[in-house]
Amino acid sequence: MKKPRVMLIGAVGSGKTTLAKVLNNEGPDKVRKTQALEYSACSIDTPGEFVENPSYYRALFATSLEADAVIFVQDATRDRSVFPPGFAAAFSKRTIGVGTKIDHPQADGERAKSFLKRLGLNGPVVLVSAFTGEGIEEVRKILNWD
Ligand SMILES: Nc1nc2c(ncn2[C@@H]2O[C@H](COP(=O)(O)OP(=O)(O)O)[C@@H](O)[C@H]2O)c(=O)[nH]1
Ligand SMILES: [Mg+2]
Repeated sequence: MKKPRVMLIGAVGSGKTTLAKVLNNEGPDKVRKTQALEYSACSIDTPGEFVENPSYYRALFATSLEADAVIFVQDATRDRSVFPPGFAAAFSKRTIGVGTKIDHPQADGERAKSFLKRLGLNGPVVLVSAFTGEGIEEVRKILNWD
């Protein structure tokens, strides 16, 4: 069976590219700012501007058709969410919430979870750290990547 493909969306700097690399078994080492849609065999990484600016929503919906699942990334160190309420319900795919940077001293996992639960996800919410690896295996399982 072909490995399902995942699209990652979330704010600028929320950790999408780092998460994609770690899920793909590459190190979390320095990543450059994502300027365009970046396709790999099993993931589609998106620039944060795409969710921060509603004029790009159509591009996100269209691109999601090429994915099997969409991960909504919430930076657990941030006290705000860039996603409109119910946003996940606009995608006709599996929708998963991931709270990132849970290793960080300023991270608040419960706050990240509560932001993600407002999105109308049809799948679970997981807290992860790309640096320590916490939660990464759980995300791979949810994606049927193992
Ligand atoms: N502490 C911590 N920092 C992270 C983690 N994941 C990413 N970062 C940092 O967050 C910043 C933005 O990451 P990046 O993957 O470029 O975010 P993107 O803009 O959503 O693609 C970088 O400085 C990363 O090193 C994590 O799990 N823990
Ligand atoms: Mg990026």
